[in-house]
Amino acid sequence: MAMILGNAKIATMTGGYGLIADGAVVVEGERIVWTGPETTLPAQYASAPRHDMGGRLLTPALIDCHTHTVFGGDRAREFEMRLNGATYEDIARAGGGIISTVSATRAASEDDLLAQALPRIDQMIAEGVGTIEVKSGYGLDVDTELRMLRTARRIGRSRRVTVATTFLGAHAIPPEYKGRADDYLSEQAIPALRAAYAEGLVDAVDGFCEGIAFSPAQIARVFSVAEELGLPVKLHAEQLSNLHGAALAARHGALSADHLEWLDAEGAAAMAKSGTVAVILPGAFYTLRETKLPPIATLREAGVAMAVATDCNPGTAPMTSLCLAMNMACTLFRMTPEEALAGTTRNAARALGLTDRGTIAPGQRADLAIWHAHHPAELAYRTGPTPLFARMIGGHLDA
Ligand code: DI6
Ligand code: FE
Repeated sequence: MAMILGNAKIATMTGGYGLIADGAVVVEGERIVWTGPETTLPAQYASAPRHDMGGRLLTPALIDCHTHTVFGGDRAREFEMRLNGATYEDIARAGGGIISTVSATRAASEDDLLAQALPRIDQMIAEGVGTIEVKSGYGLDVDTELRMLRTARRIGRSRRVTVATTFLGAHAIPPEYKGRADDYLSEQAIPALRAAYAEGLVDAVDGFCEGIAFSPAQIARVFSVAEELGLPVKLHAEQLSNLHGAALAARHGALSADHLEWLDAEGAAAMAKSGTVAVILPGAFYTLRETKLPPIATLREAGVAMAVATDCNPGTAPMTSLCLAMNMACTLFRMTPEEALAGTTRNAARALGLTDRGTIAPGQRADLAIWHAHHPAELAYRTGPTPLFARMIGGHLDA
């Protein structure tokens, strides 16, 4: 039943890269049971079938811990408007932006949404991703929020990938509730959350705390329902301004606070105290041509764990490459390649509240990425994906 992956360079990611030269991993069923230098392989595994990795790099399968991969349509036209001078906020206030994706998502059936999402999911998988978080938040009514989450669950049944679902009803105020954000929360978002929870569609609850979206008091209303249901929370915070969303998230013991360009030292300290992961999203920063850098050094000094994700969405991050997000986190934000890889493995698992993945260690799920690479810095080094040799997911080697 055991299987050996031998002759590998292993980045266990158990602390720093946790490199093992000339390493082996032993897998039994869907779990890792042993890893170490191959010369120290325990005798009990000596006769197990062995796959030679040809000296290639093994890492934990990557985890994209912040995506909006299920949506209808695209926003290429808006990209063009921004290049002609409009800002993201101008577009949002004029009824474009998120709202144009809401119309396209409402018009799409569950089958349509799945068909549109799967090519994006396949691009992520082709880059060694084994776990993908998918948010709702482009429905903004009970039916469409539920349809998005059902689609997300279907992705997990359609591909060899774990999908973690996040309810993001508090993403934007739909046009029919303009100026009545609290009514929207009472009449649509909160009922949608309760219905989605009853259907087993929600792993975590998120919100967009921003001048163009929801105030801290409104986010707190959503969080209190999440708490009542026993669901963990996370928050889009300090992306375009500082409303002290990260501190609010930390007070609620959030798994993560995400974006954080405008985070201050107090917010970072609050996150350190609550163990809230900072999810760094350079793709949105890049697409919006932002100039305010997230305070990476402050987060590092405060001891806040940092994750990196694509934010894959049609408005501000039309990207599916997690390796490119790692590259941008290094080049634009001065994270180290080691921090970037920890950010798509160990710390990304933490941002999703998952303790069974993100490192290569006995007891962990056998979710591995095998790369045409020899050193883990290569994953963040290239502008775009690093060629993948194979994935192993739950002990199954992809052809
Ligand atoms: N922040 C973002 O960057 C995305 N959502 C959010 O809360 C943008 C979503 C969109 O523009 O479609
Ligand atoms: Fe986002």
